[in-house]
Amino acid sequence: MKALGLLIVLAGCFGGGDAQFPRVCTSDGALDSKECCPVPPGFTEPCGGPGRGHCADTPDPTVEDPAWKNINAYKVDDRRHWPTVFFNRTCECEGNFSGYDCTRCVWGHRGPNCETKQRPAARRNIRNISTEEKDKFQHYFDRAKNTTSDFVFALEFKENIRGSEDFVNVSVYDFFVAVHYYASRETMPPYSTGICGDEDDCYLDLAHRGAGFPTWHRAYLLEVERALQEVNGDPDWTLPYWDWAVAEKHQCDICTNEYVGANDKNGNLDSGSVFASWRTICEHLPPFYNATHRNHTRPCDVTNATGRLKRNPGHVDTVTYGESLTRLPLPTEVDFALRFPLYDTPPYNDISNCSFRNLMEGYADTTTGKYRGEITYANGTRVPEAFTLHNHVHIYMNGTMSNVPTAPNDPAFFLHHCNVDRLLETWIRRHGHADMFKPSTELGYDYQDLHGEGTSGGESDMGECSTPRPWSWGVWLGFGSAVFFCSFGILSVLEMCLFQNEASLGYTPLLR
Ligand SMILES: *[C@@H]1O[C@H](CO)[C@@H](O)[C@H](O)[C@H]1NC(C)=O
Ligand SMILES: *[C@@H]1O[C@H](CO)[C@@H](O)[C@H](O)[C@H]1NC(C)=O
Ligand SMILES: *[C@@H]1O[C@H](CO)[C@@H](O)[C@H](O)[C@H]1NC(C)=O
Ligand SMILES: *[C@@H]1O[C@H](CO)[C@@H](O)[C@H](O)[C@H]1NC(C)=O
Ligand SMILES: *[C@@H]1O[C@H](CO)[C@@H](O)[C@H](O)[C@H]1NC(C)=O
Ligand SMILES: *[C@@H]1O[C@H](CO)[C@@H](O)[C@H](O)[C@H]1NC(C)=O
Ligand SMILES: *[C@@H]1O[C@H](CO)[C@@H](O)[C@H](O)[C@H]1NC(C)=O
Ligand SMILES: *[C@@H]1O[C@H](CO)[C@@H](O)[C@H](O)[C@H]1NC(C)=O
Ligand SMILES: *[C@@H]1O[C@H](CO)[C@@H](O)[C@H](O)[C@H]1NC(C)=O
Ligand SMILES: *[C@@H]1O[C@H](CO)[C@@H](O)[C@H](O)[C@H]1NC(C)=O
Ligand SMILES: [Cu+2]
Repeated sequence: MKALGLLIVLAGCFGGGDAQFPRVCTSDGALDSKECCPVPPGFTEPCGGPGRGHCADTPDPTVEDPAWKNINAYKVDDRRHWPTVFFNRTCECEGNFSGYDCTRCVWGHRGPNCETKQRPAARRNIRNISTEEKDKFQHYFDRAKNTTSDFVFALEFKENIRGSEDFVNVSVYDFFVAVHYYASRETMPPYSTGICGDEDDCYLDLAHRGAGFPTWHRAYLLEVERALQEVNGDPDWTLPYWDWAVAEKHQCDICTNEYVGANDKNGNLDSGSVFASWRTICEHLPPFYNATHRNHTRPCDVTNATGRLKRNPGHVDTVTYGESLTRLPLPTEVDFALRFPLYDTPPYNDISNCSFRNLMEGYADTTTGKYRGEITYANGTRVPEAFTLHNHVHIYMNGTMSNVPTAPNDPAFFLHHCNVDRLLETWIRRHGHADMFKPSTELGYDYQDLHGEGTSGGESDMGECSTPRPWSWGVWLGFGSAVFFCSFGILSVLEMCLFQNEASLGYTPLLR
């Protein structure tokens, strides 16, 4: 069951696009037979043959989440029976091999037979890398933006796919933008049973507002990092991180042409930035099929650019968001979140209280530890909804980064999320949760430094969540239910099974 669960989660993550598949598997023949078992270059058998991989039936995991039982759209969502809605035979890799054709190694492994465990490569603070490394950062991303990916994207949902002609090329970079978009925003099936327009009926986010948020993005970054290494022929390159909690004057200190680009007062990037010429994708709401059938939508057309990058750090609307969003989160807020020993708490979404995950993701107040929605008092005083840490940074950037589903269009996204992952790693090591999550060193990477390394003290204040007694058993309840749900395949909680030690990440047939 656990393996099945992982399949769902990982497939939901990376296979889960509007059908993004290896180009070799989108020929009419492969689509008809529902078989994606390529013969790798230089081999004679599908999936490489004995010792490397073989073609095997792919079980239909049928993802069910009680939270979605009333969401009609999900009943016909391609992701529900992923990937068997497209392919029911895929490569099952052996040993430490992985990838859709078993030519890659599972994360953290190297060598011709993937037999060697790799020495963890340090992800470095972008503010502390050489000029040459900064240049690499820009040009590596730029090359990914204009190199065609081995994966193609569908322009239609499964229901309407006629054949290979419905799949289009996409750049290595935009592939990842679209994957993130589909996982989080593109939710309308071809025949929704409800009218889209009511947000709740359309919003089926597999990557945010839930227990899977930190680990989904961890896996995502690993894939992005690998793709950048491959496209630039530099297997030792690592993603840098942006430690926004210690940014100069608590403002965007990477918003210069040396890093992600300077901007003017209208939020347009400076022409001296490498990224000024970039075009975004998927920024428009999915179009309805036509004016009368508003419950029909089309997937994002990845070939149709939607605009340029926008960024205007700190220039947020303070009435909507509050004054604190005009600067970056403070180190004390990070310290606060890292104290919470519970990974997540029921109901495992944006209203979870006293949850490390929800604090880190940013729906919980960093003084109380609790979810805080917008409040309007009788006297008219309005307290904005809490957007903290991860969410805070997205909104603060005021532009492409501020709409989470399409935020990866901005390369700053990866520097931001790399730091979020660094904070996850800090938490895993601090609270001794390596039994629950694979530490990054097992996945082949490490961080130059973790948050607050070498410091201690002040560990006791957990705001309103401090009340010690209920949570002493709550800890066990939290983990106990995680294990329970992992075993019984309930998705929203199950996503946190990702990176559990006993679970292999080499399972997703279509990508790794
Ligand atoms: C896989 O799909 C093909 C094509 O629809 C079908 O003929 C076959 O029975 C399916 N196999 C399994 C194991 O479901
Ligand atoms: C897989 O990697 C491990 C090291 O993590 C190694 O001990 C093992 O022998 C490898 N397996 C194969 C089949 O190469
Ligand atoms: C930053 O880089 C310098 C020089 O490369 C190095 O001496 C220093 O230790 C680095 N700082 C950290 C925190 O690693
Ligand atoms: C898509 O990319 C592949 C590989 O670069 C290329 O062979 C193919 O012609 C491209 N297809 C289109 C429609 O551009
Ligand atoms: C889609 O919308 C049309 C027009 O509003 C309606 O007649 C039809 O029943 C809807 N289809 C579904 C599956 O809900
Ligand atoms: C809209 O699409 C539906 C379903 O394909 C079709 O029946 C209807 O005639 C279309 N309406 C218009 C105005 O094109
Ligand atoms: C590109 O997207 C815009 C806005 O959604 C749309 O109006 C236009 O028709 C699209 N162009 C193509 C070629 O699909
Ligand atoms: C979270 O805490 C608030 C304030 O104490 C409480 O009103 C709310 O019911 C709690 N929510 C959950 C899901 O426990
Ligand atoms: C409005 O009411 C809230 C809650 O009672 C209080 O905290 C706030 O200070 C009041 N604001 C004004 C302007 O009176
Ligand atoms: C950016 O800031 C402007 C003005 O401060 C505000 O109106 C707008 O909503 C903000 N945009 C985003 C995407 O946050
Ligand atoms: Cu995200």
